[in-house]
Amino acid sequence: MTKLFSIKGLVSGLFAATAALPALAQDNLEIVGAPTPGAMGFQPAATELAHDLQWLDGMLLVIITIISLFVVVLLAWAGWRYNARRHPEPASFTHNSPIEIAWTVIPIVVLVLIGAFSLPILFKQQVIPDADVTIKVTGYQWYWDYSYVDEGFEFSSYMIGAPATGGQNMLTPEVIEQLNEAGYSEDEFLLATDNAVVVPVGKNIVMQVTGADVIHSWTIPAFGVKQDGIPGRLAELWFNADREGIYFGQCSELCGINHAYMPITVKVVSEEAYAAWLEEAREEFASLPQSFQVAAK
Ligand SMILES: [Cu+2]
Repeated sequence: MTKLFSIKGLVSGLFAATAALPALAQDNLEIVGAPTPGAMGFQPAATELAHDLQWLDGMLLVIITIISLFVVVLLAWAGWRYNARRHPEPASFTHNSPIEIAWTVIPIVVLVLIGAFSLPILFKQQVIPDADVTIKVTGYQWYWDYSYVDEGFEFSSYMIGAPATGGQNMLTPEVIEQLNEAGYSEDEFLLATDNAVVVPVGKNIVMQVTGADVIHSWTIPAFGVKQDGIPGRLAELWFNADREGIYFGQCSELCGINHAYMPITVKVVSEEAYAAWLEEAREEFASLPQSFQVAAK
C-alpha cells in the first residue's frame, strides 16, 4: 500500500513538474486569503462561517476584557484598601452567602451566554449541506491529493519549490521563476502550489478529508475551516466562498519533516471560469493514475 502511494506520488510529481500549469482559472484573481507580515488579527473572512467565527472572537474579546479589568481593579482596590497599614485589624468572618451565590451564578450566566452564541456557529460548521461540488482531499507526506469525485479526475498538489517540482524547499532563482510562471510572486513562496483547488464562487463545496499515511490537517483560514485528515477515516467540512480570489492555507497537523512544505492553494472563480477549468482539467489530469476511477469500477 505504502509503496503504491509513493510510486503514485512520484509519477504525479514528475507529471506536475513537466506539465504546463492550467492558466485559465488564475487570470486576474486577487490574492485575498494570505498571511501579511507584521499584521494582527484574522485574514479577511470569505465565507459565512468565517464571518461568524470572527464575530464570535470579537464578542469573546469584549467579555474577557471586562472580566480581566474587573479582577485587576478588584485586586488593586483590595490591596490598597485592606493592607496591614490602612487596616490593621483584619476582619474575622468566613462566609458571605450573597457574594458566594453571586460568584457562582454570574459565571454560569456568562458561560450560558457564550454557549448560546458559540454552539449554533459550531453546528453550522458541522452540519454539512447538500454539496454543489464534492472534493476528496487526501494528505500525504508531503503533499495533497484532490479528487473531484463527480468529475472522475484527481491530481496532486505540491508546493512550488518542493522536491517534486524540482526545488529543494528553498527560494532559489529557479523557484522564483516557477512562481512567476504560475502567476505568483516570491511572497507566495511556501504558500503557492503547482496545482490549486479550483471551486466556483457562491456554491456549497464539501471537502472529504482523509490522510493516507499520518494525520494531516486541511485548512483555509479565510474560510474558517480546519479538519484533520486521519488515515482510515473520512471527515467532512464545507464552505461557500462569497468572494473570488486566491486563498492559502497550510497543513496544520505536524506530519513529519516536510510538514512546513505542503501548503494549500484554493482559487475561487466565477462559474464560467470554473466550467472552463473543468473542461481543461478533465483532459490535463486524465493521464494521471486514477485510483479513484479504478476503485469505482
Ligand atoms: Cu501534513
